[in-house]
Amino acid sequence: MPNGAQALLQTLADAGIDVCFSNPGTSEMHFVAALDAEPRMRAVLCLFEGVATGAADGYARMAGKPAATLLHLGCGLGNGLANLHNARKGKVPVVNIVGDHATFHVPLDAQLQSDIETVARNVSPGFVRTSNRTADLCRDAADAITAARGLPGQVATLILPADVSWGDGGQPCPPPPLPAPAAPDDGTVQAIADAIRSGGKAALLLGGQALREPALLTAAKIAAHCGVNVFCEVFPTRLERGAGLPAVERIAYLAEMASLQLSGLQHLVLVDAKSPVSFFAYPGKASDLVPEGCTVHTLATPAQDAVAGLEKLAAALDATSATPALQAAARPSRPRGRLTAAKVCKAVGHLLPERAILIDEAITSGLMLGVMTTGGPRHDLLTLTGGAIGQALPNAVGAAIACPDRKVLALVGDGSAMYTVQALWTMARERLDVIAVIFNNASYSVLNVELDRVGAGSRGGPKAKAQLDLHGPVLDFASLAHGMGVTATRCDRADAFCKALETALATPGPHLIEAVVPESLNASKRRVLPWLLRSLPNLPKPVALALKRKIAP
Ligand SMILES: Cc1ncc(C[n+]2csc(CCOP(=O)(O)OP(=O)(O)O)c2C)c(N)n1
Ligand SMILES: [Mg+2]
Repeated sequence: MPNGAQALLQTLADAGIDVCFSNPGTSEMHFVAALDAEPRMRAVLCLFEGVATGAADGYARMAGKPAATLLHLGCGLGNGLANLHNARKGKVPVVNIVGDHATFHVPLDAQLQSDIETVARNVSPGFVRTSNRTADLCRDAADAITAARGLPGQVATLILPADVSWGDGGQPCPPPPLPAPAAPDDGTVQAIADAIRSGGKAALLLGGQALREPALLTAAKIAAHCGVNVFCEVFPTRLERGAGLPAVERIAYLAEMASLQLSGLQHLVLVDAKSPVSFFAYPGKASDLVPEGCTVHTLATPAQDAVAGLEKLAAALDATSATPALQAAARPSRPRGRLTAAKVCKAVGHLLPERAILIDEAITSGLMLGVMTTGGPRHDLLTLTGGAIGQALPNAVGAAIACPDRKVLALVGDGSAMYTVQALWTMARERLDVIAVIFNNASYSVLNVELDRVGAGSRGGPKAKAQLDLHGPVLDFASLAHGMGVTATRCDRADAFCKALETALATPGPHLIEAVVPESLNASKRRVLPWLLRSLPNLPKPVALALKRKIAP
């Protein structure tokens, strides 16, 4: 009979969970030892727990099924929390396995003893379970798998005491088949169809599962037939875009711009999306972005079948045979001259390969990424769903393992990259086809914008500014990458960047391209930005929208 760990690995593999992103410790040694007895499980060592959790997130976004993590006790889980938070906000399934001390060791309050369940609950509100008996372990694991991959997907945390892992008598247990998600009921669909037909200005807001091709096409038919706008949530988990697909307008990060996009709406229809709120609160500004007088309708909750909901709505509106507007193919030209963040985005648009996976954590340097890639070949876009930075490099590890036949491009700010830079080592070790583009602007640039926007700018002196500045020493990402076995180049000219990107695209394995760029929102732009944002509501809408397109297209 297998021990607990062996039976657990068999249960995972039987359920199709065949990748484990691990950072183990002593309490996980039997799990580690059992890996060799389960040939179906790929184990990927990550040198920081935030890399393991972010990799599990990126993997599930692209594979459409969860990976497992293996983390060490409460401290390891804590280190991995930020990227589990991003997974939770993105409704991404993760089977989060956290080793614990043996059950009899817990009361002794040894050095690494801590309250794991409390740490886990924040990112795993729907499922936290400590498995207390080897005989129950696989049933607990099956429950965790079921919870993780339900609709909506979630982080399910299974806490695995060492003695439960090493104990004899493990009994593999298959999780039950997933029930099909329910479509929204006819009454809801009809009421929304009536609201859209009533003539008031209406929009669909798509999120979660509704950002993949089938949902996008159906939403675009409704738009073509009824004249509704189609918006995409501000930070999509996975958005399919590019030539041949309907283009959707993302809600802007800056609340003033989001309000402008939504202004004048009488009906906002949520499809697996939250009603829009501002990312942060600002003194004297509204946090709820739904315009006054606008009714919010829910076509599909995250627990419902959004595609079926859209199809029912299209049928109720007689839109099923409408012709959806599709994005035409168009690429920007090759950039020249001194490198800027916008030129990096342009180069990416110019050279983007077919079926690339684009991961955007470029923060201020990525302002032009959307517009430069809209008409590029079809690709998937993964974004910072929970706002906790340090996601892109780990996500790239997971996405590359999920889709070994596709190129992964992670575009990352220098500040963000440093949170989980260890991901580079795993990329080298696993020989992953990842191109990491790091925007070295030597700044937490966005926080300079925020310092002014929250009204603290005038109070901050040199000590405040130093908290947002990454000069002295300026980071050398090419050297960091070399130190972790990743080929790297550093460039400050557009030509050199394009060549580096071409070489990286043509050569398998991981590459890092460090783009030395000025801040996109430099001091003079930052000075006018608050004034511009304040003036948006007072300008004629077409002028305001044109201005928005210029700043954040
Ligand atoms: C886990 C976490 N810690 C801190 C922050 C606050 N934060 C938001 S953006 C940012 C700096 C981003 O810098 P960088 O990646 O260089 O992008 P830039 O602003 O320069 O474009 C920080 C520290 C956060 N969002 N998440
Ligand atoms: Mg920066």
